[in-house]
Amino acid sequence: MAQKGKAGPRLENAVKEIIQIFVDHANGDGKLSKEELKNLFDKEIECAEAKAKICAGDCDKIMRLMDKNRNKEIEFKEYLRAVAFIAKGCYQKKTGRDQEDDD
Ligand SMILES: [Ca+2]
Ligand SMILES: [Ca+2]
Repeated sequence: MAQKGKAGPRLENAVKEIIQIFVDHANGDGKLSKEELKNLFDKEIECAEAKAKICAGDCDKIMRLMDKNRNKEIEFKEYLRAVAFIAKGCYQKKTGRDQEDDD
């Protein structure tokens, strides 16, 4: 099981990647506008199922769901919630396990 080699600290790398994606798409102001958010989903998500789930209907709806403080932009904190949501969905798909807790 233990795979040695160039894998590196995977969790750390994954976290850095998540941050980098946000930074890349935020365009320097630390916030995602609706357009930037749409772009992010378009470019960084491939799984059609996840995409359909997220982008089903209009982006306005997603925006409203993600934008907890209602300033019409997605801050990093709000982005993280969405990532957690996506991660949960992927985990369920991978393991077939349904999480009972739903906060
Ligand atoms: Ca921005
Ligand atoms: Ca916000």
